[in-house]
Amino acid sequence: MSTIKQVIARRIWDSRGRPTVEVAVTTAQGDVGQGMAPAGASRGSREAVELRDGGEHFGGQDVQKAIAGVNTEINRALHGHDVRDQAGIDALLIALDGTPNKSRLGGNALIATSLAVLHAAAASAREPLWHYIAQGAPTSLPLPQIQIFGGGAHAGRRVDVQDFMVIATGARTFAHALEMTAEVYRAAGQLMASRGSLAGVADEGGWWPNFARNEDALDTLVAAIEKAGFIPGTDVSIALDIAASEFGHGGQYQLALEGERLDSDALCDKLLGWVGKYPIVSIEDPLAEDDEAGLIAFTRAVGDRVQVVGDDYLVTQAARVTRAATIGACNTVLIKPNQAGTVSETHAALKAAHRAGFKTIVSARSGETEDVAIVHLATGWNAGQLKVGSFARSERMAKWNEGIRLETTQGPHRSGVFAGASALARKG
Ligand code: 2PG
Ligand code: MG
Repeated sequence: MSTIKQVIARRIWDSRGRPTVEVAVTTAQGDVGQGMAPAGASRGSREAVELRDGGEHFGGQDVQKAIAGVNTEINRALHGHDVRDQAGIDALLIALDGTPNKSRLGGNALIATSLAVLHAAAASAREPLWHYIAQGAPTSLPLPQIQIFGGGAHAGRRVDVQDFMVIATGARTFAHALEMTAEVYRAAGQLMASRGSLAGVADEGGWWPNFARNEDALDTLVAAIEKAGFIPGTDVSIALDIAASEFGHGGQYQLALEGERLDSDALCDKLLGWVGKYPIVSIEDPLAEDDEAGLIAFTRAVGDRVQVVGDDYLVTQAARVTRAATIGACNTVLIKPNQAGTVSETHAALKAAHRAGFKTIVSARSGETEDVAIVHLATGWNAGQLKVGSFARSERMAKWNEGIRLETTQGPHRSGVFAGASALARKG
């Protein structure tokens, strides 16, 4: 048994230069694990709540209260616990917080602590994280979804759609998927430059979306895939995160760029039109989190052709995933550890998805750190897919590079096969 000796938190800074929480867990045997909390900008209303200080300092974003909770209550409560009892420790954290949405101690404090415990446990077992969490079950390197243009809440709402991404469906290995995407990302930048519309990057490193219509981004994406020498839909396909909760409520949607007001059916039709016209294989949050009827209708309409991904709607909660599968809303879930608030709840949502025949995509947030834990979670839990933003900025590249390390590491802890395009066709 390896017992927890100390849990300490400190304030670090995320990729937007905002405060966030890092937690270090030390065992009596001297092993250390560190966890960091990422932060979303387009959040589901049912996510675990980030505890922020409010007031003037750092725009109200400081996390001194969350840190104080870790250094006092959480440190006391976890002292002497077996670091490998992740389920027991997470249950204790949930009970200690005592609220349904983790608002007292903060989802940011809890996820950083929970991840730090997991890292310390893997360190005490002398295993890489992905191997430790697999517990002997099959693992695979995930198929990446990589952003080329950022939009929505990550680009001052310059365009309505949030993520214009590619999936290298023709890739043979994880490293090959990155090589292919690097060429598409570069080609997209060249296209923007040649039109005089290159204007830096959005929050996750995707090119700034200087477009007159949302559809122009799709046309440019297809042109970039071709310019890079690939066949759209064969070598490289398109994935979108519409993030519709950001521009729609009560079944009414306002596309600011086009000046269009659409009801749920009209937005469905617009997206189905895009699916018919472009090589789209994945659409996330096509309708808002409160538009369940729309999500059911859209999922039914696209059938098995397209993965319909629930992010704001499912918020990494097992019960919501199970219910969505029963009523036929979505067929894939985005798995974000800080939406759930603990590692065990995150894993429960992933397992519920696989049981229900849903596909899973482990995802970063728009506010990130150098933490690479999600690459290990996607690999060790055999999630199939991984979304971490674009192909620029080191909080993103750290994660892609970690995937290369896992893929190329030889020896007793070899991480195994690349999920590849088959991840899109999985049944759970
Ligand atoms: C999303 C994520 C990542 P955020 O909506 O899927 O793109 O954004 O972290 O801002 O919620
Ligand atoms: Mg999303």
